[in-house]
Amino acid sequence: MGEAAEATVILAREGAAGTLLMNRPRALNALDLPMIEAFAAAIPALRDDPAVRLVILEGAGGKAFCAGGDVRRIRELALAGDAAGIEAFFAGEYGVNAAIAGFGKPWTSLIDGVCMGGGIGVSVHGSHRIVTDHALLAMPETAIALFPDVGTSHVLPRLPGAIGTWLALTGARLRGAEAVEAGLATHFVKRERLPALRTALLAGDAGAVDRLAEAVPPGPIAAQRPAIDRCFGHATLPAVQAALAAEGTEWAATQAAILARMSPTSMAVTLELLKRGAGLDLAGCLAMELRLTRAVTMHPDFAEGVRAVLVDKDNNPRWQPTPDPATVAAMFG
Ligand code: QUE
Repeated sequence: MGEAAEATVILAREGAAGTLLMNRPRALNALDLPMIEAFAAAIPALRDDPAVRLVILEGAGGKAFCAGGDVRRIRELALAGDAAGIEAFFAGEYGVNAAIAGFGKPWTSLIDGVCMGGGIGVSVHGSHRIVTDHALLAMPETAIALFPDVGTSHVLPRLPGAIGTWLALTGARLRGAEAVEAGLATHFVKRERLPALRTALLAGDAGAVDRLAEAVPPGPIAAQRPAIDRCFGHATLPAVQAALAAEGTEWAATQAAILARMSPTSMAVTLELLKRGAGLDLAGCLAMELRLTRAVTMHPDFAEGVRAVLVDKDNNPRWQPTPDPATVAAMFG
């Protein structure tokens, strides 16, 4: 190899911590295959190093923790018919998600910016998900005709009420305190206190998180919970849409308008995925997600959704019509 460009995942040992910095700020630290491979190598090394008492995971650049995965590249592989390349990417990513869930020491994510999709995957399975007043969390995959993956088919059905289905179908973006309310994050810390928290963690002060975190009182999510449960606690998309129409509020009209922009195939797949995920352990969910990636990424909606949102950025995808239930079931393999 020649002169290395700066690494896109920077591993360091600092005090009691192993630190991992996602360092691709121009792509909002979205995970590409080299980054996933770097995680896969770093995690066992950190796990087996007795000097490492905890891991701190951060995003470089001040704007993003991690915006997701390298879906532009996945789209190119899909258009080229490279199913093996797609499988290699997702198998690597989901393997990292599983390794984080089984890490055995504190896995502490400092989420101080955008955290979507793959960014949720490298944080939510860890023990400490610390969000700031600059955090923005979402599972936005129905907008690009993917589905909530990275193990969130295990996480979302276990959030209170119908919050997980609401997040998965609408891609709702949660601010830091809302993410704690919803159960995706564990602690809220103001951005200005992060340096003090980091210093305390490096010194091995495990109580620092609880000392520096602020309680999150019931807020927007609590206020919206009855409506979320009434509207999104249904097994089919027509039932969700009917409940939103019956609600007769501005919030419900907004949710209905958001759903009208998403891939119908992706929403049907997502509802079935969360239903199945409710009865599976994390390993079972990740295996189901991996099986699903092939049919979903080869479906025309995926290339079209990534084109509309991330390539041409016209935000005007032309979706295929709603699939029948047998077609959806067949996509699960
Ligand atoms: C839905 C998604 C993703 C998204 C936008 C959506 C996603 C993803 C990215 C993304 C954002 C910025 C980048 C990048 C990727 O955006 O999964 O490389 O620089 O990775 O509406 O699912």
